Amino acid sequence: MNPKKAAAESAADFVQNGMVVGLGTGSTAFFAIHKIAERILSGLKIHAVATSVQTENIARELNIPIISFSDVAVIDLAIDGADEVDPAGNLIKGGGGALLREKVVASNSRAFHVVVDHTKMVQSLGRFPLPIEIFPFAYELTLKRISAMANKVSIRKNGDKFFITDNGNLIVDGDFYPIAEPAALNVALKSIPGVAETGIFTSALVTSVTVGLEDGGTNRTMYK
Ligand code: A5P
Repeated sequence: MNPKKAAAESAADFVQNGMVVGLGTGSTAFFAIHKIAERILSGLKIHAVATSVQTENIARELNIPIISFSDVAVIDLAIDGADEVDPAGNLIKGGGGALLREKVVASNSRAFHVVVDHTKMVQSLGRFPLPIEIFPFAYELTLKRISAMANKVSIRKNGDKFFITDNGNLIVDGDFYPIAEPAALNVALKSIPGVAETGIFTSALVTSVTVGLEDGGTNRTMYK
């Protein structure tokens, strides 16, 4: 079995009747969304919130009941992918550009379950350029401030235009390798006016990481 699918389907077992579930974004979360939809067809009753417009559209097509954030008392759990995971359970996320909504959902969920294939496991974060969501206003100045802290930065493009997030913002992809202290880098970047969010998800947010292996098996580390 595809390692992403193996990890995602295994974590979909955390979902139980009556839960409000945060649905992640990306090619790994996609498999979890499909598994949850299958379980709904077999009688599972849940409500869900989405971490991106793309995920909301997929969920609606699969008849997963999506509710508005104003109707949510608590998100019981969220399942989402990641671009890199270090041995302590810190993550880089945002390869798909959904990091801000993903972090809002993860940090407001009782449990946050991460699903990745084995290629995402690293010793030090940062080979994957760190996505940073910034406001369009005076973005050149914000970029300059970020650039002073990084090895290299670029604004993400979609063809010859800037990539625009679901929130109407831009994404800076920054090379900070090796990221020795993810939590400190997150705080330092977030202290720059104009930065909306960073793709560093510290291990404090993470409940579990399920890794899909080449042979179709999975390994799970519980952090809480
Ligand atoms: C979306 O913005 C991201 O945070 C994804 O969760 C992350 O990029 C992992 O994506 P894949 O599961 O597609 O590799």
